[in-house]
Amino acid sequence: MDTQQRCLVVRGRAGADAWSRISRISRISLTAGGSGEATRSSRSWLGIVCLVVALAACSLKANSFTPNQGSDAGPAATCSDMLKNGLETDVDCGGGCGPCEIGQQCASSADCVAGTCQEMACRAPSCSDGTRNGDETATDCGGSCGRCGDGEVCGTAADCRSGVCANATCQVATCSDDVHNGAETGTDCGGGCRGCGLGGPCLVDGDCGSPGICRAGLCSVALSCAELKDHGAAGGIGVYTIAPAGVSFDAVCDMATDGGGWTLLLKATGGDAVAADETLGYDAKAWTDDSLLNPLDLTITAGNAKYQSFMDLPVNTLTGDLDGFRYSQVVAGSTAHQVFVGGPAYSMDPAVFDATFNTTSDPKWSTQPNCHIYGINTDQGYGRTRFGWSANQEPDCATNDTAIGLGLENVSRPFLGAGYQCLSSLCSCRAPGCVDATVSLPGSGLLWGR
Ligand SMILES: [Ca+2]
Ligand SMILES: [Ca+2]
Ligand SMILES: [Ca+2]
Ligand SMILES: [Ca+2]
Repeated sequence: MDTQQRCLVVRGRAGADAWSRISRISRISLTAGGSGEATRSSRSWLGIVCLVVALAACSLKANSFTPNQGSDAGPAATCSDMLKNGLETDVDCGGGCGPCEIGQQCASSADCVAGTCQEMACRAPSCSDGTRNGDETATDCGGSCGRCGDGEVCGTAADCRSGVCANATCQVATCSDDVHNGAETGTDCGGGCRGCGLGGPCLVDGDCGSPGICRAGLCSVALSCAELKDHGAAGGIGVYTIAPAGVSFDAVCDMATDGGGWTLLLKATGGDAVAADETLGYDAKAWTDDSLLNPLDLTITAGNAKYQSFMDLPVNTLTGDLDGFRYSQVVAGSTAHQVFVGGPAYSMDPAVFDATFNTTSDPKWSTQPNCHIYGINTDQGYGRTRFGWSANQEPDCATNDTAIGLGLENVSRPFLGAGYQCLSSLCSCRAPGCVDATVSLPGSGLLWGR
């Protein structure tokens, strides 16, 4: 029993005793007559005085007792008293107690079970809160956040932008790490590494190894010299790999003349004045069959060759080149094979013929004045041509003789590749400096397509 309790007891008992003693003293005083009575009365008054003094003491003691008014003086704060007290930032958490849940108040991130303390409240972890939290391996990256940069802490390859995690550190992408990373378009290729192979992913032609170009995001063999030209091929005559119909082969390209992008389809020669070369004369099967002729002769020197491009490459324009004299015809997306199998396709419009043939360049042949026919498979006898023109000295188309260009026939001469002939009267050479001749020397020619 402490002082306070004792005083309360004393006060209770003393109060009761006092009243009984006072009433007894009063009764004694009213009836007292002898000395014995007087003595008892004196002792009683002394007792009352003592009681009053004792009560006064107790009252002083009781008034100095102060009930619990707050934490500083109440029971010690605990982390489980359901009160926010002590150093806690929220009820029973933070400030040395356990961490607070998301949404509870905090003073620093250390007060929070997860995430960060922002604006005095615990926030859920995020990939942009400037703090490494959640499953991040470094600040705001790794885990379920975005990938970490080179040099940042990682747990697995997937934590790293480079896709390479070694020694718990994201590694710099290299061209030999067997991972598609950095600027690479494929694994260790493209983007400054070696060129990607055919079928590999690309963004630009430079991502592809030879002979690939980048078409629709994949390294592919060019369809034609024209496509190579479109992709930046420069220079003059060169050999390139193309695949017009899915099968790759090497072809001669002219990247310079008339805008470039020409694919060599065939070349022919007429031999010389002594011995005509009939290899690609008008009736040679090579003009219409599926065979190739000297396909590995990838040069433009005089000779006879029929290339895979003749069979496979659709072109919009055929151009003949007879010793440097060029002439063209639109053929609307056909292969040369289709064109020559397709039969005669020519114009008898004088404007077409003359626009092509009247030239100040130097064709080394003469032509006749009538029945000017220009185009494919001219079929007027006596002289025919695969791609060129024919003419007649008579004012009709019954006995044409002239027949110039890339596969000739004339009744009075052997079949002949490449070009020229006149073989009758009225042969006239139109170009300045050209000498009229009844029979022009056989030339050599190239058949280009674009
Ligand atoms: Ca508490
Ligand atoms: Ca974060
Ligand atoms: Ca790599
Ligand atoms: Ca004639």
